[in-house]
Amino acid sequence: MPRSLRCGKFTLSLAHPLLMGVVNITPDSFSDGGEFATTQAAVARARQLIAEGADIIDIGGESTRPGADGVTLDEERRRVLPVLEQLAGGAVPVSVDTQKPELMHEAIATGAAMINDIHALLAPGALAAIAAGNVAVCLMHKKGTPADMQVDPRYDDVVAEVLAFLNERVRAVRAAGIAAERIVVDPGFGFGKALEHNLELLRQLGRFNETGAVVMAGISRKSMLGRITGRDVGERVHASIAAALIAAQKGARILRVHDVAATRDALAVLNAVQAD
Ligand code: HH2
Repeated sequence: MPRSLRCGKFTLSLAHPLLMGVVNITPDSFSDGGEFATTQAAVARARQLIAEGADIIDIGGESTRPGADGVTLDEERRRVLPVLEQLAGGAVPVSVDTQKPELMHEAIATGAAMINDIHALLAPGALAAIAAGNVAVCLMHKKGTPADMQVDPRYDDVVAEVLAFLNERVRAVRAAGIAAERIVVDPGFGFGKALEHNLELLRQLGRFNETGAVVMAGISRKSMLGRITGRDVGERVHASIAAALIAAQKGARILRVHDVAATRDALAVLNAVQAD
């Protein structure tokens, strides 16, 4: 596993897990849909998460919740770029959650330090967009598309299948000249996975270090936590923290979360114990 994450002008130590705070500039995200849909609200939310201790901010203009419809490039651009303009140049790197190569180019030109692609740079031109800059990239696994991914997903061996996919994607990205310190892998909790698949991925999360990339986990507020606790999305903060701590102990070095302050405190306890 790399010792640090290189993203744009930033080099972040991976001695302790990093917190990526999520800001969805969308009317329809499952976790916070509509709350931060204006530029002003999204920028204010990002600044709040930075004050709470986020190490990276992830902004996205397209919901990928199960059943979501995609948005046009123009609409996604209109949502994301004005927020990025205000946040880029600050003390914390900004990641842009997009699958669209055109927006990757524009985001990098506007100052994004990382591209978070749930499509793992499979779109034509996506790999070239990353190779041309010095940003980090997150390669995520998903099975199917957000429109159909939760319709009876099946695997023979979910960990082996996801690991093989991510290994192949890391190889392709490395072959394009991108250093391991710039590559993040994510098994994609909830993206074409039933509860038992998500649990098995979490149990064996440490195996994703075999890719040689930095491991990220995004479990915050997700429906797997609702299935386990019986709680609605707005009441999953305690379960989210439990999942984040488990992921950290299993080897995740970036935790993608909505509740930064609460997760920060929980991680401080884990870090204190592990320092001994
Ligand atoms: N989860 C979501 C979106 N992007 N990216 C990565 N790398 N890993 C994840 O687990 C992940 C992701 C879904 O969460 P959210 O952004 O809160 O919801 P929505 O897609 O509805 O906007």
